[in-house]
Amino acid sequence: MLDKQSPIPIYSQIEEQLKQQIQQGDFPIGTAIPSERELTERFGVSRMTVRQSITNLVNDGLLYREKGRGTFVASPKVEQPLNGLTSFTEDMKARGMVPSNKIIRFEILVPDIDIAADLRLAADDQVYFIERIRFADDKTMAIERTYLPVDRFPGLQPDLLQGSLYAMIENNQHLKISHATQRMEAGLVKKEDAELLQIKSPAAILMIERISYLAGDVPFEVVRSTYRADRYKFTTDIQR
Ligand code: 16G
Repeated sequence: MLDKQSPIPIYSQIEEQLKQQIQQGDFPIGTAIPSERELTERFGVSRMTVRQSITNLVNDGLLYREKGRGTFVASPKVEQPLNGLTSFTEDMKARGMVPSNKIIRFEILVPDIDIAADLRLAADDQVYFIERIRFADDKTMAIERTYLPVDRFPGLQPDLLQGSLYAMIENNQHLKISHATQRMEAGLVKKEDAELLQIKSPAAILMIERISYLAGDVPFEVVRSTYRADRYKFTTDIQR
């Protein structure tokens, strides 16, 4: 099963074989893979080598470890194209998942100067500040901190945001969402966000900031999102 003459390191070969077995469904999602001792015997290699392969698969998000219990097969990441301007609700539904939200803050405040500038607000203009945890099939996916100008959406109530913000804007307010600019950065989860996402720190996250515009180039939202890096990968089409 292993090619000891190959220039490919043994731990990479084991990794590849385990990966294939996961993809074929030999080890279904959520089940434990064989123990290090079993794998050591099966492959006839040292425990160190097996551990290296498993650590790489854990770091790639294919497996996760649970202290004292073993190593398990992770759910595949959601693959999210970065090309279209879609909502979280649309994205999850398109994958056959059920989206849900938990609003943990809904306040009216005067934003800092960066957000005011992005939304082209005057010095004292107010925004709604909405903090939502977003779930797919009841699993935490992201935290979104959204700033919406009060002037543009007067009388907004939290119950209108139980579902999709974009559906509310397009169907209730009859406004046309047109385009957005987005920035993405990698980072480590903050303690409070780890609690909200129910993940253990340290954990990798993707931070995305989006400024979205209505037709006529009118900015209507600034969103700072924290996405679980173990649940997401982003894809783009590129041309030359
Ligand atoms: C996405 C957007 C977010 C937008 C939300 C609306 C990113 C990084 N963010 O999560 O800016 O506010 O969708 O979703 O894609 P909703 O209509 O389901 O509330």
